[in-house]
Amino acid sequence: MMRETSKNLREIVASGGMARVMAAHDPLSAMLVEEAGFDGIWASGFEFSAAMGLADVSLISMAEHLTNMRNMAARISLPIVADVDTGYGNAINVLHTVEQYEAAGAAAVVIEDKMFPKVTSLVAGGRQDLLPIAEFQGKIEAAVSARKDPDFLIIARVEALIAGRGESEALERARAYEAAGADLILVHSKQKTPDEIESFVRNWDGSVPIVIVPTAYPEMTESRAKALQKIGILIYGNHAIRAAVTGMQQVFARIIKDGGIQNANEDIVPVSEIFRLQRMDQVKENEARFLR
Ligand code: SPV
Ligand code: MG
Repeated sequence: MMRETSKNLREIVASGGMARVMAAHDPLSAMLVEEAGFDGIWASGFEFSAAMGLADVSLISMAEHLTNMRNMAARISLPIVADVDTGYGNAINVLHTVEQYEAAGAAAVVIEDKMFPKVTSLVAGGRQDLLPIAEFQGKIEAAVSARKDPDFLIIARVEALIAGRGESEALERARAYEAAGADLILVHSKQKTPDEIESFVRNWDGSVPIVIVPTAYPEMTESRAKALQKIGILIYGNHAIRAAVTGMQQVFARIIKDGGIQNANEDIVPVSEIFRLQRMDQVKENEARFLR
């Protein structure tokens, strides 16, 4: 049985809708994603690596990422799309990965066709080695066979465009992964305009919907993505960690410059807002009720 969520990604996608999924790196950022009104949480490997002060190059273990995701699931009711990178090993490891993430409350996993250890996709000149197609098909088949709830989504991520292998290989891989049982295909691009992705989507002749992460090509607005009519999920890949870094850099610089916190309050939420997020009202109620 999958964790009950306030929204159902499979339903949104099956009804021809486009789910808007925002990245988070910890339970608090996941809570803010939920309050903002998104349809799901992207448990991003990039964001969590960055939050640990690390590069997104397979340094984070499955246990660390899973614990973080489980902590998010405990604080929010949105569905979580778990970024499990390469699946933490081969098809045998994927069997275990999918079982663990479904049990921990994820609604979907995204598994990418890169070799372990992977290198983050958007970095210029990154090493981008891909698995042979048949081997990755085995990993997707393993993922499909490991899930318990048929509503749990297995998303196969095609990195052929990131690796510079061109559209025809990207389409060939996407078709092979659909044939292996993927519910959706995530196709990633680091081109600065939407052209590469729009061309892929126009030429996509499979029947499963596409997932995109338009970080590098921000002109791909939601309305432009919807107009393509094949996008089932749009992921905002790293805006939580970038917003957090922006906020902290600005406030810390101001405190250093001013020699104190006398002006910083104008730029940050009051402590009462943190109390609200921590549910201190609930703590007070519980104190009145239970403490003797
Ligand atoms: C992530 O957020 O971890 C992703 C998206 O996988 S990207 O960093 O753009 O590859
Ligand atoms: Mg990732």
